Amino acid sequence: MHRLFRFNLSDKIIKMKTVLSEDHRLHFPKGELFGGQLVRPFECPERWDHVVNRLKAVGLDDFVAPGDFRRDGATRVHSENFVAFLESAWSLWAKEGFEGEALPSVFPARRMRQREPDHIDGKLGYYAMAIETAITEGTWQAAAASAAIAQKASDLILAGDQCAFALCRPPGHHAGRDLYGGYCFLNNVAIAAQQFIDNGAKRVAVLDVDFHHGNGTQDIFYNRDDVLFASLHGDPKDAFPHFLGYADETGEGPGEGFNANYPLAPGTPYSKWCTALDDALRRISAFDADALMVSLGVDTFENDPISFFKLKSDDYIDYGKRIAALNLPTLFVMEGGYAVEEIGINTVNVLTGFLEN
Ligand code: Q9C
Ligand code: ZN
Repeated sequence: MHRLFRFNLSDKIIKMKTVLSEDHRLHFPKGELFGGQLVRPFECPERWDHVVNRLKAVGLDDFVAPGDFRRDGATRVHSENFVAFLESAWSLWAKEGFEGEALPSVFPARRMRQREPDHIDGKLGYYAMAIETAITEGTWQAAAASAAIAQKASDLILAGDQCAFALCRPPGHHAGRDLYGGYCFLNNVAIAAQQFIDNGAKRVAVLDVDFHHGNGTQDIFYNRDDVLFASLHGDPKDAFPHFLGYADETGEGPGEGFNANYPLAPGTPYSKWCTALDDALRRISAFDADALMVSLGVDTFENDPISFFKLKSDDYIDYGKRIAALNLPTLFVMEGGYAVEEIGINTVNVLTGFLEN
């Protein structure tokens, strides 16, 4: 592949295509384990509708369908056994005659064997990093379609588009090399970043602005120097996923120095969040990436029901502009955001801020 071109967003009127699919509706679990109860999941299909409606309202309605899911792209960042587990989990669960949705119940904790069992109860615990996320009949098809969206959006940029929006659902950034949970199954942004590398990009930066630490993306690229991962998130002392995302996680081996975490305290306002963002953007700029992937979660919003930052709707426009100033081919990948009424405005504000520059 030719070296990805550099451009000045301000030089020309540019368009952004959105890749999306109705297949996300195949994943709609009835229950999420939250506060000791099975509640209606925060990660719900209407999230997608609100984003689509807002895209139409602002004229960002250049919608593109994904192609078929390319499984070989997924196994570049996930283990073969993990992908095979996701594909077969529901049928193994149904075969047991269980009445509810598939949730894990037993885990290979400290000093236990890290070995994949045959029984679905064992497999679920072996591959889960959290237990709120149910697997249902349509989950695999929706997760594969979500990854196919990231793949198609990457195809567009690799073919010359300056930017694209992958409206993925379910999200992906908590899914590690062989871990699912936190509403995530396949790591869409990691699959995209790897696709850029496999098509000639020398360096790719992943900026994760979702409220939660992108533990899965960090896990996948932790020992590599060709993918820089930078994440702003609720301090894991206080916020999910609790067991990764500290500032002293800087990468290992060849990857040392290519992982940057910005854990932030409860109540963080945009002024403080933005200081961390500017530092992350400086790191990305110095990295001299060929392309930028943005894990775009808007659960940083002040009224998000499960998060604790204090961003306001206009702040999303401002940080979209700051991201544009990197002047890099940019792929936005949808992650979280659970204030359902405002998810459309906040998400699309980032995109319009980026395009207005
Ligand atoms: N008390 C994403 O935003 N539960 N996933 C948190 C808080 C899991 C979030 C519980 C949150 C997962 C993609
Ligand atoms: Zn999140």
